Amino acid sequence: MIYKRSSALFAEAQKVIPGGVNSPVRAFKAVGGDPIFVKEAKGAYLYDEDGNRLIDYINSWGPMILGHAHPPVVNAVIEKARKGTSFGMPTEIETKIAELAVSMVPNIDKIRFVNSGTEACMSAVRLARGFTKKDKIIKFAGCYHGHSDSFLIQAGSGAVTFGSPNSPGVTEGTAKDTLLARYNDLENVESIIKSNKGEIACIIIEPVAGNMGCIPPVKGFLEGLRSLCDAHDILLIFDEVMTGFRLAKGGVQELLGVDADIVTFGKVIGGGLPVGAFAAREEIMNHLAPLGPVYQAGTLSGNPLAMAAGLAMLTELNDNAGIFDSIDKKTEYLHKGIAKVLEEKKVVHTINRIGSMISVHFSENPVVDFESAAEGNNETFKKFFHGMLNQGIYIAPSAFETWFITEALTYDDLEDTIKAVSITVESL
Ligand code: HOZ
Repeated sequence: MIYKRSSALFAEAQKVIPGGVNSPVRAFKAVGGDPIFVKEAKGAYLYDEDGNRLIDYINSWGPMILGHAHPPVVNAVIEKARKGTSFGMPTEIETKIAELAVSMVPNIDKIRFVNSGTEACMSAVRLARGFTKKDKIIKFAGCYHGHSDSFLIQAGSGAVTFGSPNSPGVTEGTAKDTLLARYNDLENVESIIKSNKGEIACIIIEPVAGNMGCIPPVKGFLEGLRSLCDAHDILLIFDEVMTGFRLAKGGVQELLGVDADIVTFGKVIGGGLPVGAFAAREEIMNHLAPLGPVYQAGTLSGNPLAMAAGLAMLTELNDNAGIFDSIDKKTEYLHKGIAKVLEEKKVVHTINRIGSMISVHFSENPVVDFESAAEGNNETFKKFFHGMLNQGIYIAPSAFETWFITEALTYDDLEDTIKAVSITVESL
């Protein structure tokens, strides 16, 4: 495939945008080469500036569950835009989407809309601190909750891809309140709680990790966190930015039957527009301004275009629960197909999957936490990435990311992808 125009656009972009991108993982630094510039997308496909068609396995990092440019979402945005794009005043549609979200997700009475997953997680932690009157938080190595200061401690996603999981610019004062635990290691969490008795406001976790590849929780881990939180007056925050409205209508809480105290959302809840949200039961949410003392605000929060897109998307997911089953089956088909090829060709690998999230790790050991994710062979991953790209398959340009499956994919697309894997592995 030819990427001449993408490369030219990248060269131009680098003159005026740091690294030529507005989010680091997009720069292809982890895999080498120039990033692809997208011209448009429809359904399961991206069309780039050089006229190539790519089957998309990122889907805007999750939200395009129903495919790109999904007509009900696009129409809802167009209709709203005709009536004004931002007011900084309340609108009815905010209540409509709030009611729908509250009806779909367990354990939440109220929800506050913000503009991104970062904002949602940052605000959720502030709320947890305000509610519990405690300062420290526990996060897990390799989990990524956006780029706000408290979270850039052993963070996953782009932070680890570029070797700066602890970013300069985060003060020691902030970092000292973030305690780091090992994913899937309950004893480790317990010992951190013991040595910080009475000081921990919340545990924040991706209940299925998606930012060090896809790492599902081992049996009993989330349940164990729930019990520890109950025993020590700690709030449990599920960051469902990737998993919410994707793994089930009610996210991981519903799928795995574990209750969170605060849940955060992003991407999906805005149908792919810039939206995040955090939600909890009433007694917690009422601590937020203007009802309570914990402050959080934003002119674009609850933006009408974003609310319209989110409402259209959530309505479809709510009305057609068969979608979850259908994307899970497609992902399982892909999983089996890729595993068969890699086994036949004797490529050392581990595939992690839950529902419609999947990642391929070039590692022989089970990938259950940040350390085991980091053991994967990155040279093999780079070759794999470019081999797939050459055949028109776009997976995330980093081994520390997840593939997200869309309902728009056909079984022919999945077959084409499996074929591309079998061609690619010949040159690994
Ligand atoms: N941190 C995001 C994925 N985990 C990447 C965001 C983007 O580049 O759009």
